[in-house]
Amino acid sequence: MNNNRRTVLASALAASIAVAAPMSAFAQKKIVMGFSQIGAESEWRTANTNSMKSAAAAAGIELKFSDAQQKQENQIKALRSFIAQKVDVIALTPVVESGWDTVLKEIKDAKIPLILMDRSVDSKDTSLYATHIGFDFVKQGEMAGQWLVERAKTMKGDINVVELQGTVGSAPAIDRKKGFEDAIKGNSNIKIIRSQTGDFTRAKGKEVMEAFLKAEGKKINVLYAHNDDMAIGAIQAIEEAGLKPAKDILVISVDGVKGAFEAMIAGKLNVSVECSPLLGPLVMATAKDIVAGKTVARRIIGKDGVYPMETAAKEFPSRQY
Ligand code: GZL
Repeated sequence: MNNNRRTVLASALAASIAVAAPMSAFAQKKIVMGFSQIGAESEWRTANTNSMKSAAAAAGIELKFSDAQQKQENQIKALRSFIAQKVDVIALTPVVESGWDTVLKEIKDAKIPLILMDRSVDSKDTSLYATHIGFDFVKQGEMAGQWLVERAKTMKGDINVVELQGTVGSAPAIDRKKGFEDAIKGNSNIKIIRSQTGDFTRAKGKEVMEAFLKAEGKKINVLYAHNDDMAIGAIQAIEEAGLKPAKDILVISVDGVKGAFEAMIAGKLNVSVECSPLLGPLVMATAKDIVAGKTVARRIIGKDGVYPMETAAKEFPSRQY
């Protein structure tokens, strides 16, 4: 396997919790990390922020945290501020894939190592970042689609799907759409009849689902939401329209947050594809390795799983986020 592109499958993200390096006789300089976070748009994002903050504290890393309120320009401002403060390492979760080359070049020119966490960028120059720690969003979309293909074997006639996409231009939205479409393309009776962004939020997910129901009504057989928060918002809209979520309209989503397990236990959500936000320990351990001059894997992919409603009650007590 090509060493540069070696992909390390982190079998359990938590297992990579950094072990505090023994302090040398002289206090080692505290690593300072600048972290540009997207915002607080979803339960997943909040859990991700908490994971980064607690892992930084546990690793003895000083975290300079910036919440961009989901605006790319705020992330770029924060990155330039980290350069000016001469931090030791930068972590970035890019809200969208494009428009980063200029500022990532400034970071490279400042000789500050960059870790992409969760989402990635579409920069052709992969030397602009040391590693990307996150998930295979295409695979998550495929897993969602495969669940429906399996379920379709028990259904008759056309299966009309409405899709709530994540943030326009973001890696998870682009890839989860692609993966789902790849998975269903062999089933000509499964059709995506409406697809629109709900921006990964509950409020927007509800609003767009209301519009879908107004336009298509009882023609809708399935909702595929790119995250649990939009699915939970849409479930409210389905109920307010007098329909039964997970029965009249099957509900498929991604993330595996607590709210999704509660909805599955209540019989309102059929399945959630896991995407753990608990990336903090792995990011901090990787940051320490980079600052210590060690070579790190260019791509570190977390493990994901599929949680159908039938297993939700059993799994819920052990859920970590
Ligand atoms: C996926 C992450 C997405 C989640 C959403 O790793 O970037 O952003 O699926 C979150 O819940 O808002």
